[in-house]
Order: sequence, then structure tokens, then C-alpha cells
Amino acid sequence: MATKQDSDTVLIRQEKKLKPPPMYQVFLMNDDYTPMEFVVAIIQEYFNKDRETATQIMLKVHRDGKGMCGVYPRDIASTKVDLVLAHARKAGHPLQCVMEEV
Ligand code: TYC
Repeated sequence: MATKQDSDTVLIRQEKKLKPPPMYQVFLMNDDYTPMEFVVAIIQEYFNKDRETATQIMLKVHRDGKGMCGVYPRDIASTKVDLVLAHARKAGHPLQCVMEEV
């Protein structure tokens, strides 16, 4: 509904509640070549986990094929995927990192 405030300003009242922005889970994927120690360092550096937590996540990926490293708004998740992939490729490792909407 429009409300006249002065001669050239019209305020539009918000009729419906806005939905919160979608969140994205960022996963690392297992492969046979990336060293475990490299994956632990990646999880610590880009997902702000301590060494123990990073090791647990790495071992879950190694066992189950996939493991969740964090949940973020779209732009932050996308940037983390890009940074992880760039770091892995520069080091010559095939590590894969993906994001999925929650
Ligand atoms: N499977 C790898 C190895 O045995 C370790 C590994 C863990 C690789 C997690 C990728 O996302 C990964 N060296």
C-alpha cells in the first residue's frame, strides 16, 4: 500500500515477510591422490576449523566420499569453493569442492 509522505516521496509498505537468503553447504569430495595433510590444512585455512575438527572432517570425506565443511550465504560459499579449487590446482592436486543449497 502506498503512503503519501510529501510531494515527491512515496513509501511502499512491505506486504509480506521477506524470506531469509538461501544458505549453501560447502563440501569437499574424496579422491585417491590429494594428500590427507593437504586436505586438513585446506579445511583449517578456508573453513576456520581447528586441527582436530579439520582432521575429523577429512577422515569423514575419506571414508564416506563427501564431507561438509561449513554453511554460508551464496557469495561467501562460492568464493570459498573458488579459493579452495585454485589452491588445490596450484599445488597440483585434484581435490574437488562443491556447494549445495540447504
Ligand atoms: N583419499 C585421500 C588419500 O587417501 C585423502 C583425501 C581426503 C582426499 C579428503 C580428498 O577431500 C579429500 N590420500
